[in-house]
Parts: sequence; C-alpha cells; structure tokens
Amino acid sequence: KVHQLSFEQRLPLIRNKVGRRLLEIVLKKQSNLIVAADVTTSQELLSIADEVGPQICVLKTHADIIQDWTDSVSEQLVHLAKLHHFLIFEDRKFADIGNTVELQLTGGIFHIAHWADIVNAHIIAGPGTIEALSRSAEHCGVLLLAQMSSKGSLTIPEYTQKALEMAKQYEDAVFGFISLGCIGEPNFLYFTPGVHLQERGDSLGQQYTDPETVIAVQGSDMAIVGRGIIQSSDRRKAASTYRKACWDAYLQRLGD
Ligand code: 5IU
Repeated sequence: KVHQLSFEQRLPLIRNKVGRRLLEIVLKKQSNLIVAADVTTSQELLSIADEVGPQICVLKTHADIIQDWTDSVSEQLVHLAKLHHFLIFEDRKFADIGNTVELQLTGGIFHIAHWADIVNAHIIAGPGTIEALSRSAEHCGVLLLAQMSSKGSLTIPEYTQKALEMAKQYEDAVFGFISLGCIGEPNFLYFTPGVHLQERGDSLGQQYTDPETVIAVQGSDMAIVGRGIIQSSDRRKAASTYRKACWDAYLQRLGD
C-alpha cells in the first residue's frame, strides 16, 4: 500500500494539529528528513540541532541519554527549533499504564510535555497509555510504534494491525506511526528509522535500508537518520545529502 497523494493533499486529512504543522514545515523546507541525535552531552545535542537544523523537519531526541540535562537544555533546543523551523520529537517510547505515563510525560527532571512537539508510545499496555498522552494533544502529537527496524522485533502483522486500530480511536492525538513503510491510510504519516546510505546494519541488530527503498518503494513519509549523519565528519553536508535523497524519493513515489 503506497500512497501517491502529495503532502499538500494529505495535510487537510490529518486530524492532529501538530501533524498538520509538521506537513507545513515539510512542504516549506522540502524536507522529510528527521535527524536522530543520539549523543550524550547537551553541547553535542545543541550543536547538532544548530548544524542540521536548516535541513530537517524534525529533530529526534533521547533526553535520558544526555548526561548533563537541565531545563536550560530544552529551552535552548526550543530556541533552535524556532530559529531553524523544525519540530522536536522526544523518542521516549512510553509503554506503561496511563497513570505512570502521565507522570513520565510531565514530571521527573525532563518535563517532556513542556518542550516536545511529538512523542511516541508502544501499544503493548493497551489504550490507557495513549489516553494519558492524548490529554496533552493540544500541544503534542503522538506516534504509535507499529513496527521496529531491529532484527527479531516481535511486531508481527497482527500487532501492526492493532496499532492501526488503536490510532483510529485516538485520531485527535495520534497522527502517525513508526513503521518500516506505509502500513495504512493517507490520513496518517509514516516514520521510518534504520535509514543509511552506506551501511546495512550495526553489531546490535539495527537493520538499515536506503532512503529510496524506504520512501519510494515501501511508501514511508519521513526518514529518521542517526549515525549516517551524526557520525559524519561534515554533518551539514551529510544532512543536505540525506535531505535531497529523501525528498527525491518522495517525488519519485508521486511520479510512479
Ligand atoms: N529507532 C530505531 N529503530 C526503531 C525505533 C527507533 O532505530 O525501530 I521505534 C531509533 C534508535 C535511534 C534511531 O535513535 O532511531 C536510529 O539511529 P541510527 O540511524 O544511528 O541507527
């Protein structure tokens, strides 16, 4: 199932506000590239955000791997997001009962709800997880994990279908999926990690696919690239190369 509707055509089909805002950014910057900044210091995180900011639609963070996290880091991140026009996606993968998830979203030392535009959740615990996240849907969009890029992932087709069903029940909050390609209707967006132009995988089960396969063939919308960009000696150039590859793949899909 590969959609040939353009992002312009899909924008009004997206129910969640953040999802629509994302598509506006995607169209304006001609970028469906997301950078995964898996680094351990705030200085590295902020310099990556500044370097690749102009090329991306979303910066994906893991706040809990930053060794010196403070509220000031999120403030500076939000500043860079406004400056370069990208959204912030905290890849927290909420998976607990709703009450706990509510506390994890708002509390602790990260206060994710204060600065993240997008968060994601496993469906393993049932709808309570999403219910908790959807209470802040005014400010935050939610992605459900329908598939994973890692070897031996337990996301069998029935599980992926359940993610689709759950998303439909929470369409005000949920605007898309983490998946390996397009798995459902055009009123949701599909985000794929495990994208690299050179490598095929790593020593811990990551499996890479190239942007063209992920976007033009498998029908995904947004490519999430981590080490392919952040381990490059010239991150600006790498981000520019990936942005073009991902956008060309999107145009190729429309033209097919
Ligand atoms: N990530 C995956 N696969 C998944 C999910 C998340 O790789 O199925 I869900 C995250 C992990 C990392 C980024 O933050 O996406 C990929 O980074 P690399 O491009 O460096 O492998």
